[in-house]
Amino acid sequence: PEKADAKPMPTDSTGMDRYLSQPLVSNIYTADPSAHVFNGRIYVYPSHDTATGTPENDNGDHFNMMDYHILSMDAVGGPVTDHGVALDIKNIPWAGRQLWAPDAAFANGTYYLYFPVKDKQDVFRIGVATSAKPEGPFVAEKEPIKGAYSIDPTVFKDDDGKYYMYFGGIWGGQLQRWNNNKYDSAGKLRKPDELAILPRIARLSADMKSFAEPVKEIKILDSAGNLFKEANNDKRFFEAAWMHKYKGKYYFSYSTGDTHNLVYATGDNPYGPFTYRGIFLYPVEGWTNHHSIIEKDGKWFLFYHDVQLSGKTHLRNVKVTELKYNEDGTIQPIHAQK
Ligand code: FUB
Repeated sequence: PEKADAKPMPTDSTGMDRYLSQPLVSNIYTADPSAHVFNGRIYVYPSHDTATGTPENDNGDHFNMMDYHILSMDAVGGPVTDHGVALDIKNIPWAGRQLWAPDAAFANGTYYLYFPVKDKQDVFRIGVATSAKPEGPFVAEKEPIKGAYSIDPTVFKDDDGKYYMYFGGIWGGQLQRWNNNKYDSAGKLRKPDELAILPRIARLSADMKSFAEPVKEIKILDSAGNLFKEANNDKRFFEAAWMHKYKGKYYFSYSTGDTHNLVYATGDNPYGPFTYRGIFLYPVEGWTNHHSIIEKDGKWFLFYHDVQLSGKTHLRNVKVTELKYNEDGTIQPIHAQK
């Protein structure tokens, strides 16, 4: 069933500034928005934050989400539809707890929803669910994607029709437990003088439910061509990967987590290496910072979240603002309005 937002967004005829930086919906808490244009309409695949009373800790146990709702709109600034529950944790046979940041893709006449959730042993894995419609409802596969782990999957379709999944997140996202694609429950975070943990990539098979190759690490380099160390925690990868292409370049963007920046690095192919270019969204209200970037009708948009509605880090609301590039392809940094 479709449910209109309880409080429609304010719009005016003077442009989008008044609209931008307002929550897309206020009837539910939403976060980690992965936006896509399907059939000319914008669909946003967010986490659905819920107040479950789970105590807050460094593992993010308070992000204890139970289902997904998908949002859609014809255009940025237009009315937003909340399509209701698209996938419930109780209908994912292998899931334990915590439905974190999802993404979606379209291929083979089917919509695929990719999601991280802890299994019954409390290990984050990545699953997939399918639907004939972009807004769902989605039916989950019986097992997680073989070889996929940790959190924050994002699926990118390249111009040659190949699909790649980027994923991973350290700390509560457990990426530190995975070295050489092997699980070690004792896996530790890196010390400040050690090389930072790297995000992961794998090309998807034609069935969109499995990997076509072993998972690889993605190198993110500084301007001198060196890998970041853990001490560079205002630039190194933490979570929230996203990939987009602009003027033939690959833009790999992510959150620096404990320093709360959204940053980007550019490269010449989907696997990288990517060279760090800078911050494009400074810290927002709330601990997490997570986004997606899409083009619609010749403009670029940044979907992100903050905690304007609740003031609580685990009860977030998704927003959108325009993203602008400079002539040299760098992104104009945004200080989110509060
Ligand atoms: O929403 C739960 C987690 O918070 C996400 O998976 C992270 O990216 C962070 O936004």
